[in-house]
Amino acid sequence: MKIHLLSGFLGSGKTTAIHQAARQLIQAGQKIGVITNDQGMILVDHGLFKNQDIPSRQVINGCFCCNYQDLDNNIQALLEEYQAEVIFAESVGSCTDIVATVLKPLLLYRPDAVVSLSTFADVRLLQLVLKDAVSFDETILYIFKKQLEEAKIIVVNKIDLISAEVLQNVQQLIQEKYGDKIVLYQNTFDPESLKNWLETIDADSRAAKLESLQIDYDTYAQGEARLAWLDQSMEVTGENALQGTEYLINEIYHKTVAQGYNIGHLKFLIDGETKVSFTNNTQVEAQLNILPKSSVNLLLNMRVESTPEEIQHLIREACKTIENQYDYKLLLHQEAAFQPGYPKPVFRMS
Ligand SMILES: Nc1nc2c(ncn2[C@@H]2O[C@H](COP(=O)(O)OP(=O)(O)O)[C@@H](O)[C@H]2O)c(=O)[nH]1
Ligand SMILES: [Mg+2]
Repeated sequence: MKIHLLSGFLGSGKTTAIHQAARQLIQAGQKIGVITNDQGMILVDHGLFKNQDIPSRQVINGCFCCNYQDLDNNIQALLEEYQAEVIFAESVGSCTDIVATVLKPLLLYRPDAVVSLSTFADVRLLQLVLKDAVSFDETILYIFKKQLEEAKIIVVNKIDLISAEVLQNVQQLIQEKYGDKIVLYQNTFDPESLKNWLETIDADSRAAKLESLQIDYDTYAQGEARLAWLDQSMEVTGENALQGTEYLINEIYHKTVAQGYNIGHLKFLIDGETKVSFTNNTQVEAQLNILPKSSVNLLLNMRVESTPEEIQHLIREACKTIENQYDYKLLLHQEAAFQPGYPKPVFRMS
């Protein structure tokens, strides 16, 4: 059995890579399983895999390291229910110290598994971080950098979104800082690029030699606590409800930017099947395929640098704006707003 762990900051492209890989491998006849992970409970990513019949499980309410038994139970379930040969496990984007708290315990307690770890980074955010030109709080950047430090394989992702010149500049900066690592410059939507990543993690036999991080848990916890989480399921009703949904999504995005809340990941799932994502560098509005519908279920997962109260207020204001401006009704269903707690890993192996 192979277990591929993916770490990396919010919005760096982990779920997309797993999704693309799963489709490719299932087509090639492989038995795969996916484990997603989040601090919240009502989650866009799990909904997406479920909707596409990709065998998947989720570890909710906290990271893998603080819920190790849950992770292990889910691995077992994927083995028993689907005879999974390859399992992709995506750790929540605010989490780090995976080698000491997840990878080493897996190598110890699942000796039959070959485990890899790759860390994803959005090339645009990475470039800003390497140039000290990003506005996230330094404790959040501490997490971002620790994620890169601990992996041997770094996937510099979304290279299709930058020019050849910018890419060259990033390559130079990475070479200076992470010259000892395997660095893949990837466009996850390009099958060749994806295949290259899959071959790299497949052949990776270095995971057992990875060293645990030197990390200050107080700074790590402060970084996590500066991010606010909001999960909200809602319903948009009215004539052409998808149009109303599009207005609402873009209103929430614009309000978030206007308030100056740095976006980790702002994602929406529309009627369980269409995902819309805004990350730190998104500059374009969402454009939905407007089919005639009178009701749309919308799930929102918001992870931004703010407080739970502030983003709850923001969502309510955005809903009011849309209701006042157009002829739609918005019904708010399940909601959770919080900050991640202090990370308390079950195992920490040095
Ligand atoms: N253009 C481009 N977009 C990407 C790529 N990989 C991921 N994305 C987009 O980045 C956003 C966040 O991706 P997601 O996989 O949800 O990030 P995660 O939070 O790390 O799981 C989504 O809108 C993806 O479509 C890529 O290689 N190129
Ligand atoms: Mg994800």
